[in-house]
Amino acid sequence: MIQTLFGSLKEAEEPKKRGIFERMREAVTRTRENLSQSLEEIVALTIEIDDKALDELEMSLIAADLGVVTAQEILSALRERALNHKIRDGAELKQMLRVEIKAILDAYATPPRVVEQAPEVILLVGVNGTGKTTTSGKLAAWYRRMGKTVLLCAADTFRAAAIEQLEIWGQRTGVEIIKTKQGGDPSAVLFDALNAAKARSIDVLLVDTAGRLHTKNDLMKELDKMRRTTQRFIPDAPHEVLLVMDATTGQNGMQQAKLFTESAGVTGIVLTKLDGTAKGGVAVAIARELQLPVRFVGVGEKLDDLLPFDSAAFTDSLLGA
Ligand SMILES: Nc1nc2c(ncn2[C@@H]2O[C@H](COP(=O)(O)OP(=O)(O)O)[C@@H](O)[C@H]2O)c(=O)[nH]1
Ligand SMILES: [Mg+2]
Repeated sequence: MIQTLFGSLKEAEEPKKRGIFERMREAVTRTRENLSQSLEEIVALTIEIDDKALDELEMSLIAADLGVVTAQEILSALRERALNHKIRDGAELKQMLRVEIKAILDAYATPPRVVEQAPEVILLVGVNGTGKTTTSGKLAAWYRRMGKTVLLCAADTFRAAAIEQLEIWGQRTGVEIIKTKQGGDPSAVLFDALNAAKARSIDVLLVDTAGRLHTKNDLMKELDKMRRTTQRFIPDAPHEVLLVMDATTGQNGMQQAKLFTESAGVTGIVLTKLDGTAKGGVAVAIARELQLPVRFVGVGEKLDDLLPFDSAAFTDSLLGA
């Protein structure tokens, strides 16, 4: 069962499970190749798993962008096991690594939110260029495939191009968009969108937000205002605040991510551009350091290049099951 899906989407997605696994595997190809190459070397060169082999493993985890602290934490668990039970061979080492990584990814997995009062409101936040608008479009298509009615809200009013870009996604997915002029008040357009969603009995309202305003402080204040606007409308909304992160920036994106999680009430992560990066291990660092579940991964620029995150599929893809 795919645990990180929202609510009733689980059943609908079940038959596609194999497809998801294959696509996940394809997306992390570069990360896996780098990682498994060093894993194979460690295994081939060592008859017994010793300190040197474990040090090398730590380095290769850091190279896959799991982050220094996360790699250290995983290795200290493995060292302890190696000391107590003696890890016999590379296969066993790999199996233990798999268990450790999956445990980190699952530690902050939260059950899907129950939406008591429609519409379900999902805010997409994050730095410019990470893929918020693209993900808004992909999610619109995703929910449409689930048979839900969807509305898009263009709350990135900072750049005219952002509104146009979302309009194109609206056309592609056959989803209507609520917008305002460039420079308009994002909370006002959100208010309009909430009203429209309610009047039309929409199931899911997807809100694309700006990644940059005049200052960082302005942006955080605006996101907070949007959150409060939503709450006034529907007390337990927004149901999800998804922080969109770009996997290719790896560890460098972490600092900014922390700023967003502190100010914007983030509930989950969408990790984009997993396709083609060798830094896919950053998903593990994100889960551990931000203490948030990864909900979706972006694996390309097309409409259906969005996969629900599944920790087992991801871990197996990463380590080459
Ligand atoms: N390869 C790839 N490109 C992506 C993915 N998600 C977004 N992009 C591209 O990243 C760029 C920035 O995306 P955009 O949605 O405009 O980012 P925003 O500024 O956060 O709204 C665009 O060229 C997208 O096509 C992904 O999962 N994979
Ligand atoms: Mg955008």
